[in-house]
Amino acid sequence: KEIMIATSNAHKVEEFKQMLKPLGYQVKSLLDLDEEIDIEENGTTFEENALIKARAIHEKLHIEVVADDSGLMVNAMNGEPGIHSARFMGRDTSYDIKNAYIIEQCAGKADRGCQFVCAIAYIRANGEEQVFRGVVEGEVATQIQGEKGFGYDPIFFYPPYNTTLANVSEDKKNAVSHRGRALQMLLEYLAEED
Ligand code: ITT
Ligand code: NA
Repeated sequence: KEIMIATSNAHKVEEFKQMLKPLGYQVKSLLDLDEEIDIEENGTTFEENALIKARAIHEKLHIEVVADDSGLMVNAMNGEPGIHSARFMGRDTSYDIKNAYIIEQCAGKADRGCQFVCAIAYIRANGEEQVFRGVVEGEVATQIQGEKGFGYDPIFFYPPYNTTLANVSEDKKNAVSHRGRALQMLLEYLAEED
């Protein structure tokens, strides 16, 4: 079974591969296409943006497609960076700088709570659409910690693991992550269907 994930983010691709390969899926992504497809993510929610990405690829290639829109919501920052997580402080700014800034925004705040959110949009070859949302609750760490994962993982302290998601194996992250949970919902939906 081949599945197209409508993303250009190599870290997302890696996580989807890790989760889907054992189930017999061959994962393809926009990184495998010859042409670059520019998608304007102008939605106001994770769900809308996931659908925008999935529809763009479905309309172009007429195949079954999965898209992921995700991000970090920080309570002390009124939910930002949220849907702006990739663009936050500029796409080319390093995550060391972005993560340090978020830690600073939480300094002295009683509520260090944050959530990773992932909306997965799925479109069948016949055009039928579904969207699933996965969430994981954590706290903004007091220091950057860990080298694994990507993006905001080094500041996402996950209490049950007593460390950040950048400090645990891919399998441990996927078992509890927003992306892992949203994908689980999609897989359950697919299993019910056939
Ligand atoms: P595509 O649109 O091509 O999928 P993108 O990176 O632009 O790639 P998003 O618009 O969904 O994707 O932005 C998601 C951002 O949220 C991502 O770039 C990270 O900064 C952050 N993020 C999402 N999931 C994450 C995770 O599991 N760990 C750390 N940071 C994450
Ligand atoms: Na994006």
